[in-house]
This record gives sequence, C-alpha cells and structure tokens, in this order.
Amino acid sequence: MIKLNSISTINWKDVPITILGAGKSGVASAHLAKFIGAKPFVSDTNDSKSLREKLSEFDFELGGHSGKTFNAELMILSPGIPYSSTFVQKFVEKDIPIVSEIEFASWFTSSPILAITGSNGKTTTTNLLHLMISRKYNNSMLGGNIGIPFSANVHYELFHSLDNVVHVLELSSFQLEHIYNFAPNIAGILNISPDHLDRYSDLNDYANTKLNITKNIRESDFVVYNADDAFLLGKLKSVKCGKPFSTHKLSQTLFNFSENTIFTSSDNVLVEMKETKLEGPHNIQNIVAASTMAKLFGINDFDIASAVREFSPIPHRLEFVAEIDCVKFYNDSKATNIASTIAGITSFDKNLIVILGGKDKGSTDFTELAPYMKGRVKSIITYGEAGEQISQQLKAEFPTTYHWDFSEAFSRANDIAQKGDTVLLSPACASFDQFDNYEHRGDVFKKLSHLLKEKCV
Ligand code: UMA
Ligand code: ADP
Repeated sequence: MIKLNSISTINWKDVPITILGAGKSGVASAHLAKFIGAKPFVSDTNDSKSLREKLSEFDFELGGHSGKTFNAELMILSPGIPYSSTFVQKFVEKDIPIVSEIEFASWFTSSPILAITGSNGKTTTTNLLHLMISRKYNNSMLGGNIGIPFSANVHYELFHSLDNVVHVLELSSFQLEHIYNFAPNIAGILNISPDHLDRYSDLNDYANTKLNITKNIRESDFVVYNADDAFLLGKLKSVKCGKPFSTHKLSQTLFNFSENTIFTSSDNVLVEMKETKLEGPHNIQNIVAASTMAKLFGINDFDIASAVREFSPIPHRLEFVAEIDCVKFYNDSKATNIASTIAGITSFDKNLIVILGGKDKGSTDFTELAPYMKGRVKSIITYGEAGEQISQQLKAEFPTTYHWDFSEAFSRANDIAQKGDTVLLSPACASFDQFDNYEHRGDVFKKLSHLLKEKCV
C-alpha cells in the first residue's frame, strides 16, 4: 500500500489506483494519475454513454462498484461520496489508504497554493483573489470547488511545463476530508456557520473538517482568518502563522473598513465601496479577506484596489436581475444555508418580499432568520419540500404564503409586490427538490423575471 507519510519517494509506474466516482474530480484525477504513470481504475454507480466516452482511455466500471475496486494501493474518493457509505468502509477494513482529490493533486505540484474555505463567500472571495494574483502572475490557476478540479489544473501545469504558477483554490469541507500532506502557503478561512449537517454529525465535526486546511501549515505560511467570527477567533487566535482579517481596525490587520471605504493599516484609502460592484456587508468581509491574502503574497495595494474595482459579482449571488414597475428583483439562489440568507436579507433596509424554500440541508432552524427579517421583510413566500415547515416556523411573526411549485411562489411574490419593494430569492435551502442545482433555480428565477418585464413593456 502507498505510505502517506513518504509520498515523495514513491515510484508511480503502474501503481494501481482506484477512483470512486466519475464526476469532475474523478475524471480529472484519472487523467492526472495516468499522466504520472499510475494505473487508474474508475468506478461509478451511474452509467451513461457520455460517461463511457469520458472514461474511454481508462479501465473503468459503470452501473455500480464491484470487488475490482479493491485491487488498489490507493483510493481517491470523490467529494460527493460520504466516508460513512458502506462501500467506502470496505476500503477502510482492507487498509487501502483513502485520499481526497485535493490531497492527491497536491502531491504533484510544487507551485504556491492559496486556498480558501468557509461556509459562505468562498466562490466570491476566491475569484476576487484570483483576479488580484493575476495582476502579477500570468499563470494564476483558479480551481477546486469552484468547478475546475485541482487535479485538472495540476495536470495542465505538468503537461505544459508551466512556470510561475499559483494555484488559487476554493475548498469545500468535503474536499478537506482525507487530507494528510496538503499544505497551502496561505490558507484563508472566511466564516463558520451550520451547513451540510446532513453529512456531518454536528457543527463541530463540520467545522473541524474545514480546519483541516491548517493541518500542515509551515513556519513560512499564513493562516488568514476572520477575527469578526467568534468561532474562528476562538479556534485560531493562537494558531502559529495566524493573520486575522476584520472589517474593524485591529492591531494585526492589514485592512479595515469605515465610512463606506476600505483603508490600509496606514490609513490610506484602498477603495471606496461606491467604486465597486459588490453589495452588502458580507462582501466587505470578502474584499478584506482576499486583499489580506493577496498582500501577504506580495501583491501591492494599487493592484489589489484595481482588481476590487474591476470585479463583477458572480451570478446567483445577490445578483440584480431587473426593475419592473418600480419593483426590484434579486437572485441570490446560491444562498443555501441560514447564514448566507441572513447576509442577503441584511443587504437591504426594508420592503423585502423574500422567497424561501427548496430542500432542507439538515434540521435547519428557520426561526434564526426572524431577528434579521424584522423591519426589513414585508412578506415571506415559501416553496418546495421545506416550504411548509418554513411557513410553520415563521408565520407567527410575518405574513407567509406557501406554494409547492417554484413558479407559483414567484407569481405570488410578484402579485403582492408594490412600488418600492424588492423581491429577493434567497432560499436558505438546497435546490435539488425541483431543480438540477442552484444555477438552474436562479436561471428559472431570472427567466420568470424577464418574462414579466416583457409583459410590462
Ligand atoms: N457516485 C458514485 N458512488 C456513490 C455516489 C456517487 O459513484 O456512492 C458518483 C456519481 O454517480 C457521480 C460522481 O460520483 O458520477 C459525483 O461525484 P461528486 O459528487 O464528488 O461530484 P464532482 O462532479 O466530482 O464535483 C465535485 C464537487 N461536488 C461535490 O462536492 C458534491 C463540485 O462542487 C466541485 O466543483 C468539483 O468536484 C470540482 O472540484 C459542487 C458542490 O456542490 C459545486 N459542492 C458543494 C457545495 O458547494 O456546497 C460542497
Ligand atoms: P460559497 O462558495 O461559500 O457558497 P458564494 O460566494 O458562492 O460562497 O456565496 C454563496 C452565498 O453566500 C450567496 O448567497 C452570497 O450572497 C452569500 N455570501 C457571500 N459572501 C458571504 C459572507 N462572507 N458571509 C455570508 N454570506 C455570504
């Protein structure tokens, strides 16, 4: 079996590696494994023509996992497959080492790695950091949970013998399971709040998995953490190589925020918020986090500020869609947990009609939204699998209507909206009860809004 504590000494020629799951990460790690000379075997429960085509250059099995998968010295586990699954446990029984795709890819690059995790804001902050790093490095490579597997980027780097590469990674808790040697040069942790509690035993279990990002931090590395997040401050204030970021001016922070402006630690203006396209207090945290990581990596304030000015919000994150008859429509479909919906709601002062619902990610207490909704929310429209439960929890304090169907919920929101109102889709739930993913849900919201606009013209 592969020894995880002496990776650099391994000769990979013909080493059998099983890859469980043939999604994006599985396919990318198979390509990387083949490139380094190993023998990947890919196994997936799904079966389709397109999957067969994607896997045509590897040994594979589709339609289920068989005993063939145990003929391996290493198993790479796709992030969507939980460790607790019965089949994965058979690898544990057989002492076959299990690693995440992130761990595996990290073995084959010596380029600097800047990695970001947290419950919310990862995609926004990682994209912004990538833009900042690109100001100085031609080969800043964006990857990870963002949708581009780290293995694909490392494979590309090796294949093209690229120099001056910087890997800028968004990492989910799933990807930070089975980490042994992975050591980012700068690890950024944005915030911790309940999410994915259908996969983890409790909040601590989930949070500790996220903190694996700091597991192998070296003297010269940095752990950039949010000192405004009480949980992170408690866990990380005495971590070696710790560097806090905050929107407040603290002795160790590199940037701070007041009077709608982000300042450097020497009180120079970095950027005024009105110069940026990012809205809401949470995005100030994201800017300060990315700026801190970029500055520690040697990017100057001028380049950091110009990237912040240029950056456009990523679709489905508090995305302005349209103004129809003096009613504004915002798509925040990526708000799939309580904390992100709070961030969405608190980005507005008043007159909100909020659409909540979809698939609950694990015994969510939706009453946690109530204190933030007071004074801001006029009406709640709920939909989908979790909709009735959300209505039950919030109807005592807010006018609430439930519709199973998302389009009907949208129509209802539009029916009750008056001039000066904002209709906000910030659902606090996953989308999988009625949609392929959150993008699909957000696209339907945008389409319905645009249809409305056409009718009004
Ligand atoms: N499968 C099996 N056996 C099982 C279960 C699933 O073979 O028992 C197969 C499925 O049939 C499927 C494959 O495994 O073919 C799916 O693998 P996957 O779910 O790990 O998905 P990937 O396509 O590899 O995408 C993953 C991340 N997905 C998840 O973590 C669920 C993507 O994040 C990421 O962009 C991609 O790797 C590249 O790094 C998505 C995500 O939803 C966006 N992330 C979660 C989030 O943001 O909340 C964590
Ligand atoms: P992630 O990749 O962690 O899901 P995104 O940048 O995609 O983060 O944003 C997801 C959701 O969280 C969006 O609804 C967005 O408005 C909200 N959000 C973004 N940044 C933060 C933050 N720092 N704190 C809380 N919510 C945030």
